Amino acid sequence: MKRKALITGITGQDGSYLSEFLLSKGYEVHGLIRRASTFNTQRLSHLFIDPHISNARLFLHYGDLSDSGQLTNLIYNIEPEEIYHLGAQSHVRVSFDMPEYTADITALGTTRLLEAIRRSGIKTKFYQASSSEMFGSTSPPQSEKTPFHPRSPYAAAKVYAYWMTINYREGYNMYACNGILFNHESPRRGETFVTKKITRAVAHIISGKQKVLYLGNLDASRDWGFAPEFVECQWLMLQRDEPDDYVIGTGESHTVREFVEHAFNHGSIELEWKGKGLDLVGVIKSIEASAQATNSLKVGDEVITIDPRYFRPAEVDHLLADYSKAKKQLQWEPRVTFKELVEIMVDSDLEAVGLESTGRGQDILKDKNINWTDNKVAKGYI
Ligand code: NDP
Ligand code: GDR
Repeated sequence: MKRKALITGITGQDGSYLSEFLLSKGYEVHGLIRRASTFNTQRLSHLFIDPHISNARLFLHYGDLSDSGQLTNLIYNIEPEEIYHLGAQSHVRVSFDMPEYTADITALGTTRLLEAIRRSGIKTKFYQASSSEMFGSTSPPQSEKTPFHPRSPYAAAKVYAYWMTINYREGYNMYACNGILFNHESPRRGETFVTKKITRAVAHIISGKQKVLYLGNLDASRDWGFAPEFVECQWLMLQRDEPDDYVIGTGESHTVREFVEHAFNHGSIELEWKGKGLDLVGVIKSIEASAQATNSLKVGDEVITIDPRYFRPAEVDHLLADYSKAKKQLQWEPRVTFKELVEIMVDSDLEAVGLESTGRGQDILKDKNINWTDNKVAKGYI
C-alpha cells in the first residue's frame, strides 16, 4: 500500500521540494491549493500529470486555511498517514501590514488543521512549520531550549501555532512535531524574500533589465541553508517512533551585506560601499573582463540603494542555529555551504535571463549528490 501524505502550502518553495521528495519515496501526495484567478502551481508543473491517468500520484485539492469545513472534509476523505503543514502567510515584512490576516492564517490555520485531525478521528502524523523567527531578539546560538522573543506579527503567530502543536500532542496524544527551521533558500524562493531578490537582481542588472537594487537593513545576520536539504528533515521528523521538536539550520550566519557582495562577485562584479545610513550605496568597483555585463554597466555605477520601505518596525538581528539535536537524533547535516547556496541561486537566475552561468551551481549539486528526486532538483531550476 502506498503511503499517503497531505501537504498544505504545496505551491510554495518547500511544498514543491517536499512533493518531489515524497513522490521519489513512493508516496501518494495530496496538496491543498487556493483558488486564484491565475495559475499558482508553476513550482509543481514538472511533477503534475493528469489525475485521470492510472499511475498519477499527485492530487491537488481546493481549500484554504481559513476554511475549517473543507480542511476536515479533506482529512477525513484522504486519510493521510502524514500531514505536512507548510501553508502560511510567510512574509515577515508583510505581517506588519496585515497582522490580523497573518494571525488568522498562520496562527489559527494551524488550530483549524489540528482540530480537523482530532474531529475526523484519523490516526496521522503532523508536521508544523515553525520558524527561527520565534527566537526574535534572543541571543544566538538558538536551540530547542532557547526562549522565544518574537519580533513580528508573523513570529507571534508562529509561536502560537508552535504551542498549539505541543498542546495537541500532550492533550490528545497526537503525533505532532515542530520543525524550527532557520532560513532556507533556493532558486524557487519567492522573489520578495531578500536572497532571491538579490540573486535575481544580479542577473537582471548584468543583462541590462534593471539598473538599481533597492534594499532595507543590510546588517541583519541569518543562518541560510539550502531548501531541498531542509525538507528532508521534515520527513525525517515524522519517521521516528516518538514525536519531538527540532531546530534545523547550518550553524553558519552571514549578514545581508555579505550575501549581496558574494552574489555580485559570483556575477563577476566587485562592489564597494560608499556613504552610510540611508545614504549608503553599493558601487561597482570592478567588472571582470570575462563578465557578460552589458556595455552600459561601468565602474562607478550605483547598483545598490537603501529604501526605508523595506525596514521593519522591529528587526531580528542575529539568527544562528544550534542543530546538534537533529544531527544526533535524525543523523542529519547540511551539505551546501553559504557560498555554495549563493552560487547555485545566482547561476540559476543568470540562466533564467538567457545568460551563460559559470556552471558551478550545477556542479555543486552533482558533487554533493543532491539528486534524490531523479535529479529533479538539478533540472528544476525554476
Ligand atoms: P512560501 O511563502 O513559499 O509558501 C507558502 C505557502 O502557503 C504557499 O503554497 C501559499 O499558497 C500557501 N498559503 C498561503 N496562504 C494560504 C491560505 N490562506 N490557505 C492555504 N494556503 C495558503 O513559504 P515556504 O515554502 O518558504 O515556507 C513553508 C513554511 O515554512 C511556511 O509556513 C513558512 O512560514 C515556514 N518557514 C519557512 C522558512 C524558510 O526559510 N523558507 C523558515 C522557517 C519556517 P499560494 O501559492 O497560493 O500563495
Ligand atoms: P525573513 O526573510 O524575514 O528572515 O523570513 P527575508 O528574506 O524577508 O529577510 C531577511 C533579512 O533581510 C532583510 N532585508 C530585506 N528583506 C526583504 N524581504 N527585502 C528587502 O529588500 C530587504 N532588505 C534587507 C530583512 O530586514 C531581514 O532581516 C524568512 C521567511 O521565509 C519566514 O517565513 C521564515 O520563517 C524565516 O525566514 C525563517
